[in-house]
Amino acid sequence: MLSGRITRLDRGWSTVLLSDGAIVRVRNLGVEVAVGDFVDVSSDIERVERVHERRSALTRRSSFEGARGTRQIVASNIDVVFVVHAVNAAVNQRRLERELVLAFDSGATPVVVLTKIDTLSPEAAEAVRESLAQVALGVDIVLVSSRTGEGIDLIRAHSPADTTVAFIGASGVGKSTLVNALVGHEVQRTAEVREDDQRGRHTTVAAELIALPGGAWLLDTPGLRAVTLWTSGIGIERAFRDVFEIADNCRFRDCKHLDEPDCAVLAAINAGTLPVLRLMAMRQLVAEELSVEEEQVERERAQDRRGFRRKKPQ
Ligand SMILES: Nc1nc2c(ncn2[C@@H]2O[C@H](COP(=O)(O)OP(=O)(O)O)[C@@H](O)[C@H]2O)c(=O)[nH]1
Ligand SMILES: [Mg+2]
Ligand SMILES: [Zn+2]
Repeated sequence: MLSGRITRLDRGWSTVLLSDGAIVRVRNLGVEVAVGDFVDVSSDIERVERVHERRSALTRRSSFEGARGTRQIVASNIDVVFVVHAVNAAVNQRRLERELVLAFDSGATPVVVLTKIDTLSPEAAEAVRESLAQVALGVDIVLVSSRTGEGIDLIRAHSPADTTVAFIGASGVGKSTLVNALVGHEVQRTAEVREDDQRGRHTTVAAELIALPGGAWLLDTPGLRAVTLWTSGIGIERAFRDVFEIADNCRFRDCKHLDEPDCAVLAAINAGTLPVLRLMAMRQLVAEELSVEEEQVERERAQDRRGFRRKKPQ
């Protein structure tokens, strides 16, 4: 039995790095596969035979016609998701919260990375870290500069040998520059590269699972950058653990923190210990999650009506 890991997907084909170091391209028809999957390949090296159980998976809502509202696996077996923001006083906290929910949801450990610290004084950078610690509760926050190299060792410390890491974050925050600094040469184009310098760059097909010098793997697949990733209750609970902890003290177990008597969450907002924007952001994510679930239920009903799904025997 040949086993390996999927490093790239192209319509019906998987590129698999076999455990002996060989790279093969095999068919993946009939199996749901994602970049990062550990798989068995048929002995004739024709197709993916089996996908090993995933220890984590980043998923998103499928945008394929006819499959809307279904879960699509974007990347799997990621240990650490680096959530990247450029350090400045105006870090988008709501975006950060959403990214943390997604990372927690996947089963990976999120680590917040504040880049470009060379643009601020150490004190100002530290102040940004402290303000974000209120949003990224219990999550490590590392300060780095790809320009001076400061803090890159902290990223390495979070990416020990055999782990798989991924970087998410808005365009322009410095992800590619950081990846290039980690790899030691240019594997990703940065905003610095002008259009007319790019000719011929796409002649070789890049892997989406890249070996880092320390023995870790960097997973970078296009779907990772999509914003319509899937959220679920677990991620929300972990990213908003402060709100959930306070809510333990509400009088009613099913308190919606709207106007119920003895609501500990509303009391915390009145007392100024919980920012109201944080509660609103959480509500927004919960509402999105519910609408996705409704969409899925609706889709299953429609399939039932069309007779696509056989009724379970009672
Ligand atoms: N001053 C400074 N600029 C940086 C740093 N990292 C990236 N940049 C710049 O930020 C811009 C966007 O970087 P890029 O890596 O392409 O961002 P990406 O879109 O997140 O991949 C480029 O002009 C980089 O040179 C840093 O640590 N310090
Ligand atoms: Mg980039
Ligand atoms: Zn309440």
